[in-house]
Amino acid sequence: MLDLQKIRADFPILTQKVNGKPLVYFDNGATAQKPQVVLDAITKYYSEINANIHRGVHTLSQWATDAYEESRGKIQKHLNAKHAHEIIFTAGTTHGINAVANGFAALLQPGDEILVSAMEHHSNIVPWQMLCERTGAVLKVIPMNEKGELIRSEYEVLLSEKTKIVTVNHISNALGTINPVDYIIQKAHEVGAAVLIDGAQATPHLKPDVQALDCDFYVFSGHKVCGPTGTGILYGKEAWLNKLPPYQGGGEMIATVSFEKTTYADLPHKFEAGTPNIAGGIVLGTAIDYLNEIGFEAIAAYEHELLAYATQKLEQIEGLRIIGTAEHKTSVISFNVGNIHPYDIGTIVDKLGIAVRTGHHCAQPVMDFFGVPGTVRASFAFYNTKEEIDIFVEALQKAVMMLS
Ligand code: 7TS
Repeated sequence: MLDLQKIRADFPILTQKVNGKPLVYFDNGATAQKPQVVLDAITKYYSEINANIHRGVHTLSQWATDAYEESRGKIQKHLNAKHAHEIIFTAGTTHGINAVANGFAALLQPGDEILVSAMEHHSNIVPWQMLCERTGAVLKVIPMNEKGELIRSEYEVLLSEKTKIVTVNHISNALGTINPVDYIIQKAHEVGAAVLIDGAQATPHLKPDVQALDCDFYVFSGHKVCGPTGTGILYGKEAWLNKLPPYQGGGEMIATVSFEKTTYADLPHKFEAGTPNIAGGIVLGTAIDYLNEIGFEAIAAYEHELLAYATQKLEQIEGLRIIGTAEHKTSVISFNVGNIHPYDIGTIVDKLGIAVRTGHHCAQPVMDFFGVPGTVRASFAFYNTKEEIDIFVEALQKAVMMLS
């Protein structure tokens, strides 16, 4: 059981009024709010530690380096990665996917195949399309059904020895579907393909075990797990990270440099060129600690309750169609009401203090599949409440009355 009162008190932003109304923040799929421990850790870093890492003999630099590496260790433990050097700090999910896609350019031949799913965020489509243009590889799409679930039999037909990498999200941002990633990984490995899991929407709700999953790469964003923006993680199996060439060249990623030849540093530094987001990387560890203290099992159970409560309430609104009705879903509800434009609903509920996302959610192919220009999306976090859902449903009813 979560102590909601205590949890909500951890988030200063939740006491704010927006447009004269108490804030109801249901846009957690876009980014999560930050608890006080995270805000304090940012201030502490800049007021007591700030120095560049891995390069100074002086004490502050040592403190900063130690804190950064300690955070890497926390994230290793959190993901159950075998080695700390398999944890690469990035600027976010988009950065992590691009790093892997760029590395694969060196490994692909014309005619090789890359599989993505029909429910990917643009950041897990576009980098692979760019890679196909560079290499002559071919992008193939794993289809989904009307509920927003991947079709297993069609996936199995698409897999062949031509498949070099399969890249799917763990949870869909537009539909909330929890994908069967263990099965996807196992089947891909049977044909010798690597697998990248986009964990951007999963990591706020569950604790992935990368060794149990046996994925080759797992990426996520810090800002969606209550951490700072501009942070993220690329996990890669040691053998894969050694095989892939680095994405960026620069300081700190080299062993030796001469004008004739440069050799690269060992992992993880090979993938961490330049001065990183030091404060962000350290504080991402603080955010992960915070979530683990609450506990992911309790978070998932509570969010499931919110999902069931909101789904049942929303279904009572005439003309409301939920997009994404998979059997395994997280606390994301995408919907439309009649022919009302999602943007209009979003604008009216915003006036009543409620933050939801409207539009295509950077998943245009998903919208095309369901034949809608976009949806209203309410995405709940562990600090949301049933009372907030009631406020939202009432506001939505008002909006529908005004717009129909
Ligand atoms: N993959 C998925 C599944 C996502 O949901 C997002 C962001 C990304 C990748 C990209 O993450 P970034 O941190 O690098 O931008 N999704 C959303 C969303 O649903 N609303 O705003 C951002």
